[in-house]
Amino acid sequence: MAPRKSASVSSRKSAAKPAKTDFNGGAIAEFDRETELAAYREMLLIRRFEEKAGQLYGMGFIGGFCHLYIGQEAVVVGMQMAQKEGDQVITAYRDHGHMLACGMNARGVMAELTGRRSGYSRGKGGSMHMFSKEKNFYGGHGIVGAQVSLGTGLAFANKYRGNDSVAVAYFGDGAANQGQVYESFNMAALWKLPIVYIVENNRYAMGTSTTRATAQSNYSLRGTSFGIPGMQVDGMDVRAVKAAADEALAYCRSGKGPIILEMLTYRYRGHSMSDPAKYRTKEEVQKMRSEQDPIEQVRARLIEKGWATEDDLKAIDKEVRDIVADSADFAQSDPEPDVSELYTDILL
Ligand SMILES: Cc1ncc(C[n+]2csc(CCOP(=O)(O)OP(=O)(O)O)c2C)c(N)n1
Ligand SMILES: [Mg+2]
Repeated sequence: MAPRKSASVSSRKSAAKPAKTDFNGGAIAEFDRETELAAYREMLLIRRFEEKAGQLYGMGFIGGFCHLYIGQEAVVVGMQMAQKEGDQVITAYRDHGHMLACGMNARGVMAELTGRRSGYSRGKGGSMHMFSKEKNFYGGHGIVGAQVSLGTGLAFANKYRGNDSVAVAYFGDGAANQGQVYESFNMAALWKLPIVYIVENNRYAMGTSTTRATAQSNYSLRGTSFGIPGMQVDGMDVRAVKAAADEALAYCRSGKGPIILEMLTYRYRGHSMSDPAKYRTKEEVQKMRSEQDPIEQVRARLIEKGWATEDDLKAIDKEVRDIVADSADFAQSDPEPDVSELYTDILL
């Protein structure tokens, strides 16, 4: 099927038009049945995992901070579908979805949330600080913007080693206003480092709307002065994300340097579990949920095309719920780290 332009994400007014590039940003390549089903399953796994994490937090099993990714699932799933073995991923604290998309197992992530010894950081990192060398996931970072410069270092390592891996660094609209982001852009452009910078524009940084806090709200233009191209992408449509990711990764792999993808997305929950989200209306959230939900979009296409029945989708839901329930049971029964672990793996 011929590519068509993605539906624009409603009520976004950018101060400027995206830079003219040779990219096809926003053009959608339709998925075949298998790909739609895979995207559906992956996004659903993240959604159900996050709902369970929210419940466990409410019950007091998870301490500290916990930032849920619900609403943004299409971004990591579409990106991951385009990545290849060896590409590295790094992100901020809203990271559970990124880890599951990377193939890290639900038990290990949930057990880390509850601070147990089988967690990815042996129960000592918590929600914001998990890593998996095996899956090329480099965290999980609580300092806003820090992962952008670290991710640029990963890209530098790829270039230095002469491999063809690409680093994928995710950060938020709020982080995009941080100084180290631009120091990183400068170096990445200067040395033509293979990195995709992904701005997950979910419209809010804690309680502050982008419209109140940012002078240039078209984040795909943020690399213009360094000659870094960018695309704005409908981050609620997994097909648009996958199509943009294919282009961006090919650009980086061919040695042309960094690229920016601005994902227009939305978080349904508050910034963290302690945020009642009074800075926006319930109607605003409800409108996004009912009109642009990333999982519902795939579900509707699967049904409409006759590629899945309600029963098929129920079976996927059950499979996903079982994985999540198992991870939650595990995360409550696994022992806490031994006291002797108090000072191991800790930088003093
Ligand atoms: C250097 C630094 N400054 C401030 C904070 C506090 N803080 C945590 S999250 C956040 C907002 C970031 O928003 P955004 O980048 O849009 O990401 P989102 O939470 O929307 O995913 C702030 C200011 C921090 N963790 N680190
Ligand atoms: Mg944000």
